Amino acid sequence: MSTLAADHVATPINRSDPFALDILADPHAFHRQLRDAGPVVYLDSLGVYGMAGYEQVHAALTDWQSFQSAAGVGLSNFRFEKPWRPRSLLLEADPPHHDAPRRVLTKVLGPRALTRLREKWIEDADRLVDDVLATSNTVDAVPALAQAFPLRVFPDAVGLQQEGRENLLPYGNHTFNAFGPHNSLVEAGQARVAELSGWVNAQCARTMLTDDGFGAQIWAASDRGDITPEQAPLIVRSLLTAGVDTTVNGLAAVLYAFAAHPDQWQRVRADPTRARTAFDEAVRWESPVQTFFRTATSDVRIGETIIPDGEKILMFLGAANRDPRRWTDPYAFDLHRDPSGHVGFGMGIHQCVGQHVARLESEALLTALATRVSTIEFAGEPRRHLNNTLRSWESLPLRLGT
Ligand code: OVM
Repeated sequence: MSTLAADHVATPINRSDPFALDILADPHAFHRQLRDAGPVVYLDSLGVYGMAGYEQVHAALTDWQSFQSAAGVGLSNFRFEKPWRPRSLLLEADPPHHDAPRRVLTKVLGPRALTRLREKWIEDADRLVDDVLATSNTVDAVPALAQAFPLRVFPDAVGLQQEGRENLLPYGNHTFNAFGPHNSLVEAGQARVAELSGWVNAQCARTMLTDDGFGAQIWAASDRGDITPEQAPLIVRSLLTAGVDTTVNGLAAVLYAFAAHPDQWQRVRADPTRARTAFDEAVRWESPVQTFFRTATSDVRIGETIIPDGEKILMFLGAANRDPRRWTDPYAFDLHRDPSGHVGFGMGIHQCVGQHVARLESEALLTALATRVSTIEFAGEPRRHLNNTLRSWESLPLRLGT
């Protein structure tokens, strides 16, 4: 970490690959190195810059004029490389093109729209937890809860047909891998890309969607002229890409957090309204979306470093969310803290448009658990699922005391 790049005086160089499997499995020591190295580091293995401090990540995310998304938020630079799929109109766009799709989706997924779903989702969560507990008190919380609940409520809310829903998680897993370098994780997904993309893209057509879901509301926005009919299917695709794996891993994160901090579960038991803070604290603590890139739109100065126009910068959301300069005792999952301001949902104009949906899913599931489950303990070794972007679990064996 002491070496300096010759052409970037005073910019610390880090030679580790952020997407190496051992770092993905346990990124915390690497994140500490990055934060301690300085405001910006040069990541030699990828040929990109990186930011890991809260102050810098927050500042860059709120400065879309200097740090664009339109060149892609993965390693691939769309100025030079063709995207592997048509670019997202939200994630991979900036104003002015970003504005209309964002406005439409903000309304479709907004708190007002969700009041219609709230009671139903609470009932669905109650039923799921009752069914799980009726079968056994030891469960693998990944398939049984973290995957089962979003898959029970979200595809219906979008208005998807039943057939092929098993494609949603593998498609999302591959898309989130594809933001990283072409490593073994991306390679392992290649075989199914055409099949999975074919299914997902087909579901975005108006005729494939029910007439009362998020998908139909996006198409209705094109009837009103708020977006074009060409934009509608790609906005539906954003729901199918970003709406499942993210919430699955957010729920896995909060369940893991409670198993690892039994005293915090007792706080939710005593006051189930703490479920909402618990989810945001888990999103801070685990950062289910660990990283996204931005691209410099001109020579941008950060401290002593000039990031040249067109260079990629890797934003370490997970590292920023545990920056001791911003957070007291950041490695603790603590319901007494105020987690607001975390960058786990991003920040600025691209901040997660589905965050109210995610919070409602979590509130429904945690409330159902809080009224039935007195203790959450590990019933075996949890196992990570590695992904280039997502902090994920393969297996979370839990004993749910009733
Ligand atoms: C999209 C998209 C894909 C992945 C992630 C995301 C976290 C959005 O297709 O718009 O946001």
